[in-house]
Amino acid sequence: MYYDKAIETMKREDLKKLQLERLQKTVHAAYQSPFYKKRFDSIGLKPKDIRTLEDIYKIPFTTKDDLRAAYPDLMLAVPKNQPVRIHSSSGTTGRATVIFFTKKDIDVWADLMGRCLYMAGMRPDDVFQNMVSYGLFTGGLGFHYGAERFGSMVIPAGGGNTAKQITLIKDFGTTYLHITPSYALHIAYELEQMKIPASSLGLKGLFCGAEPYSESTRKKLEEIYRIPVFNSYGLSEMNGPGVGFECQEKEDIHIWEDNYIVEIIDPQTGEAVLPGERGELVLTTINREAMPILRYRTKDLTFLHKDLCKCGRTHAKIGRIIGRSDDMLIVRGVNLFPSQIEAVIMEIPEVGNNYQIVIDRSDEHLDRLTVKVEIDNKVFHGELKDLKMIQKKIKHAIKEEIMIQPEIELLEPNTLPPSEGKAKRVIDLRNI
Ligand code: DLL
Repeated sequence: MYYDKAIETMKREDLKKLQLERLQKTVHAAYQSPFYKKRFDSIGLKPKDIRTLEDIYKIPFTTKDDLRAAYPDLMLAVPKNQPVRIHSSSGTTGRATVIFFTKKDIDVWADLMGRCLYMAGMRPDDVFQNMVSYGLFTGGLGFHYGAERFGSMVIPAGGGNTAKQITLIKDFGTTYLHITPSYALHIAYELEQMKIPASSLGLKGLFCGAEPYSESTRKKLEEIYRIPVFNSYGLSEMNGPGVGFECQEKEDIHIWEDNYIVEIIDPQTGEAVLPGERGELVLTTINREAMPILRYRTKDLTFLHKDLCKCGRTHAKIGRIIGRSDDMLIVRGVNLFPSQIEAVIMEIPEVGNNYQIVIDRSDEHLDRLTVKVEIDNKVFHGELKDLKMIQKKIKHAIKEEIMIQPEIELLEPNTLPPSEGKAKRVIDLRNI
C-alpha cells in the first residue's frame, strides 16, 4: 500500500518535529551560499534565529528573479565540486534558472518520485513509458530515476514522434505513461485516425502534469483511455516532478512535507491566507544539499486542504493548480484564468481535443476574446445548422463562467498546432 509507510503515515506532530529539525539544518546550509548569506546579513537575520516552524516567517521570500540574479551558482551551498548534475527551468523568457544536485539530492529525488508512482498504483512489474522530453527539463530524468528505483522497466521514449510512441506501447506492453495532458489529448486523436481504440492498449494509468489542466480534461482523458489519470505536480526550482502527486483517491495533490514546507499566501500582501483559502503556493526545500531554496514563490495558485486524506497518508494536500498568478488575463477589465475556459469547454461533448485562446483589440480598441475550438468528428456530422448550434452552446457556456462574451471559431480536428510537451494555450496579441 505504501512505498515508505513510516514517513508517509507519520503522525502530524512527528512530521512537524522533523520539519523543524530539517528547516534549521537547511537554513544553516543555505547561509553558506553567497546569495543567502548576503540576504540574511542585510536584515540582520542569523540561522540560529530560526527556533520554531513559525520563525520561517522571518525569512524573506525567494523569487524567480532572485534565482536569475544568482545565476549561475550564487545559491550553491556546497563546494563547487560536489554537485553531480544540473537541471533548468523550461521558461522561455529571461535568463534560465539553474538547479544543482548532489549525489544525495538525486537519490532523495528518485525516492520521492518512487513514492509518487507507487502511491498511484505502479508496481515493479509495470512497464513505464516516459513521454516527455529528457535533458535539462526535469520531467524526463526525474520520472526515469523514480521508476527505475523500484524496478519497473522504463522506456525513455521522450516527447513527440507519436507513431513510434504507439508502437512502443504495443510492442513492450507499456502499462503506465507519463505525458503532458495536452499531448495525451493529441495522441488520442492520432489513435482515432489509426482506428486503434485507446482503451485497447493495455494501459493501466496516466501520470499527467507539468502544465495546468482542468478536472473536465481529466474526465475526458479518463473516458478516452478508460483508465485513471493522476495529477503530478512539481517545478524545477523544487527538483522538478515529485513535489506532489495524487493518491488513488484522486482528490488533489499530496505534497511530501518531510521534504517541503508548504505555505499559501495572498499574492498581493504576502501574508498567509486562512486554511482552505485560495492563494499562491510558497515552498521551502528542507532536504536538499546543493541548493536549498527558502520560501520560494511558485506563482502557482491553489489552496490547502484542511482534512486528512482517506488514503492514510498524513502529508498535506493542495488543490489542482488553477493557473499561475502571472497567467491571469485581464480582458475588458475582467480577471480570468485560461483554466476557467478549459473547464467549461471540455464538458461539451462536441468539443474535440485541442483549443486555443486568442486575445486582440478590435478597431474600436476594445479587447476581443476568441476561443478557437477543434470539434469532435464523431459527434459532428457536417450540417451547417449544427455548427451554429455548437458555436452558440460554447459561447453561452463560457459567458456563464467568465461574464464575457467570446467569439467562437470552430475548427476541424488537428488544425491547431499539436502539443508534444507543454501546450501554448493563450495568444495575447494586445500590445500591453
Ligand atoms: O514542469 C516539472 C514537472 C515535470 C512537473 C513533469 C510534473 C511533471 P517546470 O518546467 O519548472 O517544471 O514548470 C513548473 O509548471 O510552477 C506550474 O506552473 C506548472 N505545473 C507543473 N505541474 C503542474 C500541474 C515542471 N500538475 C511549472 N498542474 C509549475 C498545473 C503544473 N500546473
